[in-house]
Amino acid sequence: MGYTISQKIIKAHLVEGEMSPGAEIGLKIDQTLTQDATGTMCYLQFEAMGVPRVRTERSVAYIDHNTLQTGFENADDHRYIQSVAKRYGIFFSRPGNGICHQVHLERFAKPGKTLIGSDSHTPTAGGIGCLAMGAGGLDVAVAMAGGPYYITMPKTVKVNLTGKLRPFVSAKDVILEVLRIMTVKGGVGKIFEYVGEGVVSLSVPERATITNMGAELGATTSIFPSDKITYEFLKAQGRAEDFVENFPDEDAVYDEEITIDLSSLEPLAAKPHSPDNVESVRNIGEIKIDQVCIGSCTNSSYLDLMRVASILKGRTVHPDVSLVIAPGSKQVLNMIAENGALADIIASGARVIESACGPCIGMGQAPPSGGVSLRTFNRNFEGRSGTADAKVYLVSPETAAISAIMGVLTDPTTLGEFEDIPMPESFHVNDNMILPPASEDEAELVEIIRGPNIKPFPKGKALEERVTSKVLLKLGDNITTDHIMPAGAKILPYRSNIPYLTQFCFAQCDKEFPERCKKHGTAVIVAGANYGQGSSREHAALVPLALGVRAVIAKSFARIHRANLINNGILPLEFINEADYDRISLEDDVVLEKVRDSIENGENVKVKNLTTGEVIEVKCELSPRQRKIMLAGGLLNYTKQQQN
Ligand code: MIC
Ligand code: SF4
Repeated sequence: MGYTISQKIIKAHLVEGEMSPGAEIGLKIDQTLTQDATGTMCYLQFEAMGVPRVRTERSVAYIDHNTLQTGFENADDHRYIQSVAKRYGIFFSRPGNGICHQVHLERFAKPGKTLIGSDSHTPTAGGIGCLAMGAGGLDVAVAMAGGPYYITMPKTVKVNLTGKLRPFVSAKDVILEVLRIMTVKGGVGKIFEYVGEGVVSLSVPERATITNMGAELGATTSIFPSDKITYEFLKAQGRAEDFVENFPDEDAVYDEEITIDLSSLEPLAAKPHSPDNVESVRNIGEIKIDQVCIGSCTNSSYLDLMRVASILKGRTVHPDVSLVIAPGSKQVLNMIAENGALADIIASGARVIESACGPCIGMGQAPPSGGVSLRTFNRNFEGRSGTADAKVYLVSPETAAISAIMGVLTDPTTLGEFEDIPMPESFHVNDNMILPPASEDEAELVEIIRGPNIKPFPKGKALEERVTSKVLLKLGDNITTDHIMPAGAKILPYRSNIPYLTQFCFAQCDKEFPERCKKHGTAVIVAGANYGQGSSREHAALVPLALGVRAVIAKSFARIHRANLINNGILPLEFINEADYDRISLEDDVVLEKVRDSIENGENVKVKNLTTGEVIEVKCELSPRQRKIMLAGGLLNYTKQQQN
């Protein structure tokens, strides 16, 4: 039996387990990346492991999320990360150099390699044929220390691309179509492989737009073959030597298959407040808009911005619209500055901001009250923009640009003239914003600089025989990590200060939750399906841990968040019978009897509801390794135990 693209990479990196779907496998990791919002915590955990130097082929620390620096906090964190990077053998991408995923695609990602990043959109590098996955900070720290990364062996979905995109229809519309078909829950436990004749018409950055937003499917990752187009991109980046070919075998076996005819696609939009709430721009109609944001790791490549510039050229942004543009990297910004496209963008009245995540993570540019914002980003969760009642639509750069001119949502295919923009034969390469680490000899002399914003992180404790607690929160389906631990300009500066963050935990769902936790000491959370979708932020586990959350009982969990809960010693319990969700209410007193024994023996856990007198059984499917982690009260405790 032949192998698929990703199975070939998995096979070459397998250090533990068997490649049968559902089994836990350990993978050797070649590269890691971090960004600043998750990086500080990740490096604190790495330091706690006592390893003198990273053991990966390449590790890069990016500064791209917290670049607003409204106080000393972010600047302190940046300085800490810079010093840690220098000390431990990590490349440091300075603020201003761009968004981690865009820069990593341009300068570091390699086909055939494995990459994990402390950011859920790490699969962007799947566009270049790299097996790239989002992970919690602690998992990235372990990988930097040379440890394997554990995942459940995924199923593989073949996405067969036929035909060719029509003018003004773009890669964003392809992934929105996949989201429409599969939904935000549809990718859990799966890898999406894009194959078929349509693949050759997509450049590497376009492929990266598609694999980037595969994160919104809940997928483990997404990947394209490594072919002639991949080679040309690498060559244009001055990295031809990084190329290796990778195609699926003729007799590769896929678990599922969907076909998308690129020629029949039309411009799409994800309506508020979910990336899978997709409809055609034509059907939604000419709704009035207040803001347009172009950028983010999904859509900020050279090609994206050139297409935007060609639409904006000679036109003026509508008087009622604020158009904000953040180019994805210094390379992109430099190239559009040199060829004049930036001048066209500026002349149209667009507000050009620095190459960083910016509005995508609520770092400024919140829309007006009740405003409609069109964004080329990947997430439109309620409140993420910084304005609680804003309505965010996710669209392609082409739809965003023409709508900014018209003042209403506009289908770009109604524009007449189409300028076909070629991929450059060579990109402007200047890595002067990437600082290499100190040499091994000099590393010990590097001082690690810690600011006052860096506070100790909470540690899990070994699982007790029985857990007595209270249901202090009951939630519905699709709760995102933005609900659990919001981001945005007011909160993000405190990513290295967990005690301070506790007051914002679940702020959007229930402002009183942190107070209740503090009063009661421990808590159990009850939730619906797909709990913890979205970001990889470990803070969505660390902050509840600090508040005393001992278990989450949900209908199902998102992959990265479930791993983060286990890594931090919080029990991810699943209803066996979904109807049991209705038999447990807010404020119910609950006891997990003999929970330690049950976890140790891989048995179901009995939840005794003291308020109703009922007992329900829930499951906690853990690999033998995860069981030990749970019993030890988290991965850090477990690693220490093993070292002893
Ligand atoms: C996001 O898009 O939500 C983030 C901010 O990039 C996160 C990481 C974080 O919360 O720091 C992600 O996607 O993992
Ligand atoms: Fe940054 Fe937004 Fe991409 Fe997250 S999704 S890495 S916040 S640009």
